[in-house]
Amino acid sequence: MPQTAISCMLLRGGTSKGPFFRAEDLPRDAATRDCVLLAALGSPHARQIDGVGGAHPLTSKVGIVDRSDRPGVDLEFLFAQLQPEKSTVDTTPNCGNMLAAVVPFALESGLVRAQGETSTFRVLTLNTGMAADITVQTPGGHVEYEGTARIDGVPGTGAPVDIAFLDTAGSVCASLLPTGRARDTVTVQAEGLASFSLDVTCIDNGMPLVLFRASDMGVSGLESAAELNANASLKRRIEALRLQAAQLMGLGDVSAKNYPKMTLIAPPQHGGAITTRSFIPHVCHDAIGVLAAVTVGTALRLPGTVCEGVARLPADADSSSASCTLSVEHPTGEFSVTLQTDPADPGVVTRAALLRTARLLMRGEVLVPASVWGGA
Ligand code: NQM
Repeated sequence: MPQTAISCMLLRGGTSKGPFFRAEDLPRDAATRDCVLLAALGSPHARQIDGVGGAHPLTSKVGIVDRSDRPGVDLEFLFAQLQPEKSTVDTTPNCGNMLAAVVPFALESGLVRAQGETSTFRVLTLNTGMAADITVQTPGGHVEYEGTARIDGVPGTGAPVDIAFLDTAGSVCASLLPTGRARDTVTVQAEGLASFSLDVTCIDNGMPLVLFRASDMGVSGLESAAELNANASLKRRIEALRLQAAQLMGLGDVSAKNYPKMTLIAPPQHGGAITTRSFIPHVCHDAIGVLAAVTVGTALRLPGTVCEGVARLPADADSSSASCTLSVEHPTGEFSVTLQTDPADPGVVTRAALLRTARLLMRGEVLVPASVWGGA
């Protein structure tokens, strides 16, 4: 039987990469769609040798894009997180990096048309119902990929993709502070581990995170991602903390979920506001996720979080200012987010703006065995 060929483009969005599909080219039924995505990426297998996945969570991602009929919305984006060694397809969390490639993909595949020198579209991320206005460069009606914008974690420079998130509080969790507090003390008890207690901030402004001081876990928070990934005892303790904190956050059993992301914090080293090491959740990110950075920035502006006494805030981040830019340091540089807040309540972020770049890497067809799906 011939394999099934599915129209597909491979794009880098920010510091992530993956195949993008038009929704109409994939099976309508979610269970069959998930089997197709697993076969396309080659999961489960550590090297994803029988698929196009990149053998890392940041390159085991899929974008599914469609035009929208909803008033005020141009495009709908469904993000799917796969894992090299698992047969899970998780469509519950967001991904702000893959989001950066949605408009370039939609323009390249004819879902929308360029508007002029720049084109702005409102994209609804279906995973959590989050809206963002995304602006890309489109001189002469074509997506421009070359430019001078630089983001840490990606070599070289590219054309800017400007993202403005509009409503991120409580994406997967019920609210921004899902435990009802800016800080909780958790005593972690798990089989085979000596019990330990530490302060955490559980917060979700686009991505559920558990923030805690690196020093409370016996590390500095300045280690490289590779060093932290090699620290098996640290990873066991972080996972035990994650499973327990998720219950407090109302997320239930997250053993098969990719959140909450576990974020170690330490004082800034390079003029930023804070240093982070982000486990996503079992591998330390080489940088930090987009919405993870937005969520860290939000925690920095809230009184009473574990960031107090660790962070160094810029002058414009005091609670009276309506907008401030916060630099979140990570293993390969920094991530700046500009947060606009409600003047009546600095904890309410009304708009989060940030810069990404994206690039179309390949277009064609991805092939899956006909036994997985026979095609439309
Ligand atoms: O937080 C990694 C990434 C992400 C997600 C992850 C992301 C975000 O860097 O918005 O972008 O947390 O798995 O792509």
